[in-house]
Amino acid sequence: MGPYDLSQIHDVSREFQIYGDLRQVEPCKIGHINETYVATYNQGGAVVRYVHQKVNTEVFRDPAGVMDNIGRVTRHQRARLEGIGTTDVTRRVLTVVPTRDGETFHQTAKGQCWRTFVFIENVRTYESVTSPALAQEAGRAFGEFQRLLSDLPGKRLVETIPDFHNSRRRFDSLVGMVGADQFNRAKSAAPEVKFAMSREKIVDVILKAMARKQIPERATHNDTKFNNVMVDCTTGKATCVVDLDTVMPGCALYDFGDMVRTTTSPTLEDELDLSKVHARMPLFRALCRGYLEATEGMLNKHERALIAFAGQVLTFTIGLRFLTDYLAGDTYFRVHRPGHNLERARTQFRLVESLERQAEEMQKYADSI
Ligand code: GN1
Ligand code: MG
Repeated sequence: MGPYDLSQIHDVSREFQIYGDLRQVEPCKIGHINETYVATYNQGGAVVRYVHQKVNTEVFRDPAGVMDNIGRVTRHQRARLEGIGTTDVTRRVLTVVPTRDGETFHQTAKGQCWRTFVFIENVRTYESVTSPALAQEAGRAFGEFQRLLSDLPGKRLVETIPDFHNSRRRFDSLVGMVGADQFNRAKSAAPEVKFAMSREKIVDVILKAMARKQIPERATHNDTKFNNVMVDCTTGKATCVVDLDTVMPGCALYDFGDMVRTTTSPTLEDELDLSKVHARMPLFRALCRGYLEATEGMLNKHERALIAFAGQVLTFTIGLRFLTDYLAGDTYFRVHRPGHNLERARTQFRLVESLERQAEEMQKYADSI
């Protein structure tokens, strides 16, 4: 069964505690990993919508661990929001819809893993950021999310993908893949591989600071791409952050870095016209302000000193991952055309250069807040 097969949703939907009868299904092609569908149901004439999602179990090997994390995190979010008298809680936090057996996900006979969320109405997502106000919202939303996780009760969250942002491991994987060159693609990626090799020194900086305990491990989101922020269509404010599969122990700076990667350039992640790819200072400033205000008092001096650098290292690391996947035959990220992962890598590396050029000015701004 290929991706985005709408017919399977009829069977899937019967497994969950849903109010209404299925009327319509549409694929939601945001994201490179899972398969997402928006389903419309009729409940006595009223329209209700749900999100059904097939978890990519090649990537998430422990779906029960993923769902356990998501359950704990969303319950905590909900309790905290209720505690401060929030009246629109179901728009501010994801609501997991249980299966008929009361489980958080359904496993089919073929081993597919499905889960369901309540659809959040009247929100939209963006693939790139069009105004400083939006960038500020991104910083605020993920900053609030990190802050909320800082007093998550109970044991350490499950590491749903071990070493996810370990930039040294990502770098070494690329080196290994260039050496193996199973698909004979290394030649076509020579300039990108050269760029990657020239930046090796940046991959250990945050890891070393973490090993020295200068930078603490925190529960973080780990996929703070701007299209994971739900923005209210009416107010333009972020209502909720989604894509919680990689919420796990991590580093606050990686979250901030991925926000820089996905909010500062006016382009898409796979922009072909590299002359358009650059980090816009006003957007960085707004993002930084939103994030530092929301996390006020949470970050220590070592974290704060690497705020601008975080954008470079995260963008570089995602570039390494795209490039590695290109050389590996495109097995991890969903691609829509030949060479897509190489193009994505190129765009990331161009953005790294732009971030490098502005690093000093960016850090100066962060220090002024
Ligand atoms: C993947 O699925 P999506 O698009 O939200 C990836 C992120 C990358 C991102 C790059 C689990 O996220 O780490 O930054 O693509 N998620 C996983 O666009 O690998
Ligand atoms: Mg996503």
